[in-house]
Amino acid sequence: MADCCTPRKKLCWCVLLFFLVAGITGGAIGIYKWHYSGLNRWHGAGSTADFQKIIQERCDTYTQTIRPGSRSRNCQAIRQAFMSAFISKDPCKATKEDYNSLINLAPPTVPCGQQVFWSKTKELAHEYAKRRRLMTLEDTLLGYLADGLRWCGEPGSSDLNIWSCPDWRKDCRTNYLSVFWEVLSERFAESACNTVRVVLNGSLENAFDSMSTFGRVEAPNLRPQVELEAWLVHDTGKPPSDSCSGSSIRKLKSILDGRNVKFRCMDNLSRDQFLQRS
Ligand code: JS2
Repeated sequence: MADCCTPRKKLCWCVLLFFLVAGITGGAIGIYKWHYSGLNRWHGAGSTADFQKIIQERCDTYTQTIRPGSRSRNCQAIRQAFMSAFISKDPCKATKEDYNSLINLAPPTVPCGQQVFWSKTKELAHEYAKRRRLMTLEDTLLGYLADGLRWCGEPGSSDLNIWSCPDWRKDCRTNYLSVFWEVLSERFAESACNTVRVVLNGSLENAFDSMSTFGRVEAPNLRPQVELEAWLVHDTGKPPSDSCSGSSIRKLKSILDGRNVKFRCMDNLSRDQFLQRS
């Protein structure tokens, strides 16, 4: 029988084995790169790690400790409705309707006269609301659950995309994060009644920005007969850059006039003056 282990045949087997291993390795790397480069295609940061766990824990804390009056809310149903809104869907084809089931489980309504809106003043507005026992959107259950989190899914997958999510400017406006805050903000504004407040940044050239969430979504959805008090607060130790007589506030007033919403404006307040006076 011919010797199958001649040096020449051994070399052939080694070369064959080398190319086989190289082919398998290259294929695996290619698949890995293809798969994760697909999940990496968006310009925004990926979903928050342990998103579902955080939502469940925040919901339990809110309904049992922060606002026991909302104890009847079903946190498991809320978590499931939140996930169903976006999982396995194209992250650039979000619609307000996707969130209907979730928002109907916990509408962002607060008692009349307690709403606080804000724009470029999040931390100050939250401190103000806390001191005066008023409520920002982030003090409602769904606003509290989602504040600071990121989420998006991918068609054909039941997982969150932790590698990247669409950026509002570089990828698409109809992403699930932006649409969530728009639809929640709209419902929050629509439910406003009596006198409500907005905390604006008097250190900006334009304290009111008609393209902001407050300017584009909330102000235009305030109902007639609501009275809006605008507070322009500037950085401590610096002069204000905008005032109630500035063009940006005149723009806000024109939007409100068009909706028969009454308007009052207070300006030239530092942080401390605002928190002590208001
Ligand atoms: C909270 C987020 C996030 O009146 C306020 C709130 O009711 C809010 O819903 O909308 C208004 C603030 O938005 P605006 O005027 O664009 O000011 P900003 O300082 O540029 O804040 C941008 C964030 C608005 C919505 N939003 N709110 N927590 O994690 C969060 N992520 C987004 N996109």
